[in-house]
Amino acid sequence: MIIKSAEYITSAVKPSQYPPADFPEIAFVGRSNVGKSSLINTLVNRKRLAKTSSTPGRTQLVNFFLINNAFSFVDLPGYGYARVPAQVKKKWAPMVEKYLTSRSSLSCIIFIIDIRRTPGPEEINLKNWFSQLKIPVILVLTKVDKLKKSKYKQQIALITKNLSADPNDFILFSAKSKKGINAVWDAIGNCFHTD
Ligand SMILES: Nc1nc2c(ncn2[C@@H]2O[C@H](COP(=O)(O)OP(=O)(O)OP(=O)(O)O)[C@@H](O)[C@H]2O)c(=O)[nH]1
Ligand SMILES: [Mg+2]
Repeated sequence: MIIKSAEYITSAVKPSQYPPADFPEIAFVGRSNVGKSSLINTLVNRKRLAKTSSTPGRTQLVNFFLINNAFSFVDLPGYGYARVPAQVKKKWAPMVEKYLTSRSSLSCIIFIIDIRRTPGPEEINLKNWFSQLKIPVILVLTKVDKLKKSKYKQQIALITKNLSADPNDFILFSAKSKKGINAVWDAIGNCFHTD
């Protein structure tokens, strides 16, 4: 994909603050600190378009970015970070849930999982919920640079089993080495074509 433009549009907590639903949208969903914002930056080849941090809980709003004046990326807050105060946490789930259930232009969800982590009930519930919403899902295993290649197979087998998925369903990605970037773009392209 040739990126001609990538711009931050706005941040929202509720639908009345969303931009008009004029463009097909791709949402980035995953556990806090998994690398959602980094994946966006890697895809558009910008270091700081979406704000990233080594501290979990960096993204706290629904952030909209317009790419090539043609489609949007939506960076969502992550779930599952224990140290976030209960009050903040309580706001996150409804904010993300509202976006995913109400956004008419939502074309595809990119569900990002750390390859080193074994998916638990949160991931299983989310995956089931996405299939109920009938929105296509792209599964991305990220931070693959942090795992020895010899460990890939074993970990993918575990993730596949826990999520009742097929090993071929997953794209292996690294924001560090940019491995998998073309595969993610291809999946996004397929998603638009099957709308
Ligand atoms: N080694 C490595 N580090 C990564 C990768 N992707 C993200 N990181 C690092 O992981 C940390 C979290 O990345 P973010 O992109 O901010 O994660 P996020 O999912 O947006 O986090 P929240 O907004 O807090 O939910 C940062 O320190 C990144 O540099 C990757 O593929 N490889
Ligand atoms: Mg983020």
